[in-house]
Amino acid sequence: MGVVNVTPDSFSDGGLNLEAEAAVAAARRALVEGAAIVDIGGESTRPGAAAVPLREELRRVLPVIEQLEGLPLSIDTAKAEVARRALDLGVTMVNDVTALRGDPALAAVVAEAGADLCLMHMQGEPRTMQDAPAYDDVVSEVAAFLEDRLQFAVAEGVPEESICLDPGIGFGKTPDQNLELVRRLDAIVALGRPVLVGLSRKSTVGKAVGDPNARVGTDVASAGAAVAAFDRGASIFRAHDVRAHVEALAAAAAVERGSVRP
Ligand code: HH2
Repeated sequence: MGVVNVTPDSFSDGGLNLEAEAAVAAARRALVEGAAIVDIGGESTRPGAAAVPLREELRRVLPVIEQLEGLPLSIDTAKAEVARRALDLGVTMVNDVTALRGDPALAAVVAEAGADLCLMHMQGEPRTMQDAPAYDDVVSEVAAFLEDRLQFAVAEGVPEESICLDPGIGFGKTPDQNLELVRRLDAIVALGRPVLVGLSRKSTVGKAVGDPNARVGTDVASAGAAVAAFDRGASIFRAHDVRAHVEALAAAAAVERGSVRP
């Protein structure tokens, strides 16, 4: 899953793709480099990010989606109206970092469109989530949360086969809690749905390679972390540098198969 943030303030690429033309080019590039789907977002969820009003989010993402008609896209939003307009334009997946807790109308929009859905764990909300993340056991709490949200989504009419689950790396977690979630990813995989991970450029990745003050991680370190998640059963990787991830994961998958043939 390639990432295209149509925002002025995303944590690693804010402003880069704020113009529709740049965002469209970035999405096309991600697909050429091997992304199966491109996630288009118009609201940053970085720690401390301010909420974006509906009209502004629509203004950012719709022109981009219109120009990418027919290509495999996901919309990164918690707003039912943004999702509805994106799905009307042919987007096939909704990536909701609130796991259907942000907008009570979103579940029905996803169900009616027959869209795929990503449910992600977050403790707190972006403005405050990194203030003091606290868990007794981060892995079992995240797994229990995702199981609960999966049941909720199914009860709202979204077929279980359409749903993937995401532990929410960096969303209300310390660096060590993020790494523990990847280390014990089997507990999330055991819920029986495909697991998506978004480690790309997260500060935890930068800290893991030796910079205690890192605010972002490098693409090489991100791909390394993605491979570790792959080894533990993740199957969808949200990535800014698609080529680096496709190559690293293709090599890891070949080792897993013991064959150069796919
Ligand atoms: N991470 C970000 C945004 N959306 N969605 C899922 N499912 N999983 C993630 O880990 C995830 C996500 C944050 O990354 P980015 O989009 O690059 O930054 P920003 O939120 O600042 O736009």
